[in-house]
Amino acid sequence: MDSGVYGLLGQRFGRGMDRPFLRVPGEAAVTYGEMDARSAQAAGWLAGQGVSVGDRVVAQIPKSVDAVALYLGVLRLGAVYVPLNTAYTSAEVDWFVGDAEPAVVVLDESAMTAGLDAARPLRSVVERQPDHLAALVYTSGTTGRPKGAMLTHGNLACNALTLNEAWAFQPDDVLLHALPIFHVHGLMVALHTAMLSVCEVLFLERFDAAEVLARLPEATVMMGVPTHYSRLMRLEGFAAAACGRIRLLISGSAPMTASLHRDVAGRTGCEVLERYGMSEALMITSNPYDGARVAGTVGFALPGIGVRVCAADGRPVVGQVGMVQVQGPNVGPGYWRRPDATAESRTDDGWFITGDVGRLDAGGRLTLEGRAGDMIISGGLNVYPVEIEQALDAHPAVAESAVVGLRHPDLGEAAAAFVVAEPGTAADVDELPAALADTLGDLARFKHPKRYVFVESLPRNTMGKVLKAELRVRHGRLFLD
Ligand code: MCA
Repeated sequence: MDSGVYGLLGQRFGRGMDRPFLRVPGEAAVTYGEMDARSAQAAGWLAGQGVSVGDRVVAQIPKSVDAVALYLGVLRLGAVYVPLNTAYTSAEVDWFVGDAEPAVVVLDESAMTAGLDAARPLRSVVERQPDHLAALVYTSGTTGRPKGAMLTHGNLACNALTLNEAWAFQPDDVLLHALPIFHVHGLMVALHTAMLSVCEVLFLERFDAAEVLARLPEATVMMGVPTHYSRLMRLEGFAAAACGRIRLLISGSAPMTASLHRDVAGRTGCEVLERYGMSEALMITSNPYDGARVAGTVGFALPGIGVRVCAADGRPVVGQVGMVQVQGPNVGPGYWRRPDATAESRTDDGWFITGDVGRLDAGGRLTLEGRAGDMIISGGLNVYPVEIEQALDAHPAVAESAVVGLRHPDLGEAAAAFVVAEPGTAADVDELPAALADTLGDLARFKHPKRYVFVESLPRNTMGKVLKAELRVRHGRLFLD
């Protein structure tokens, strides 16, 4: 793969340049040939801005056809794409820019589009080897400081080929795409798989349940997070008739409850295919396309990928709960400029430690049981409590705080903050949530606690460590009642 992941994709869709690629409702479909041409313009525009091989390009832009062209332009130029959640605040973006040290930061979509219009296309595809960097995807860390997960051309290419095969993508598929494109899920998993099969993508700007339902009859495959499916379940029309052409509903990014899995099957006749992945290692396991999709499990290691579960002493175990570890061409080379964090995430024999806790059965089927840390997965987005706690604790009215993830009917899990008010400020407790929201102003809104609970003290063990598990048990129904 001398011309990297773009070369691989181009080789496939080169056979169908007239075929529709992205179809935004109400607009003419953008063909593969048109996207190829637009990405060449994006590459030309970037080169004109001084971007060259290996340079980072940070983008925080809305989902659009040109945003896809920019990503593909970066790949064909041999630069490194760094997508940022559009919800990040400018303080957060500044931090990422400082860390990634990009040659270009794209924040203004209309200026970019004008730039692409005027650019001389750069049609060549730069030669890239499998171990060359293609993207940095930021994930927050247990310390609250985000880390850039490095993904190579080899990681992206092999995972795309594997998924294309595992999920039996065909040229006549129509993929319903309502995911954001600043994550591995919507950008790489969805788009690469579609591009390899040269199929059409129904490209919706965001997830709006009614809009998705209205488009569902045109689609053959949908990829989503569990919240997408639970929101669809609230609509009466989400039933077998709407899924007449659907051959596959895929869910990932957060655990789908067995009951939601059953409810979707009961309503639509489609057994959701649940899979498991993460930014650092792309897609790792999948329930089978042909074969039993067992609710509450994430299936088997994808071909070519090793998955093991290790006990506390490091011994691989079967049938017992332990730490999930992964090895294979899907696993990225580590965290950008963080050799310490990279080393910490590897075992002595080179396996990647996912941070997820799970159990493998004798047949190799993986069930996830939780996470080692206290990360929250809210509506498919990762939220790190320490980042919120640090911001809350900086408020003069807060003596201390603890943020935990609790079950939430819409988001699966949502952040709740337990706050001990600073003595003497008790009179303001009613106003505190608004004041605290202000304090969190530098953090993206999706990270803000959905509920504040004022407590006299936080439960602690004899060592003084806050017992978050106890808070989770004691307040487990906070969002449910
Ligand atoms: C939005 N809000 C959220 C979330 N999304 N709060 C918590 N968790 C969320 N996920 C808040 C906003 O801050 C705002 O709060 C309010 O909800 C409404 O915002 P809006 O943008 O209108 O929300 P929405 O359109 O309803 O979005 C919810 C959503 C969306 C549909 C669940 O977040 C979504 O599509 N999530 C998918 C994420 C995803 O693709 N993850 C993949 C990453 P306020 O009113 O207070 O301002 S994981 C990955 O890539 C790995 C590799 C993998 O395995 O897939």
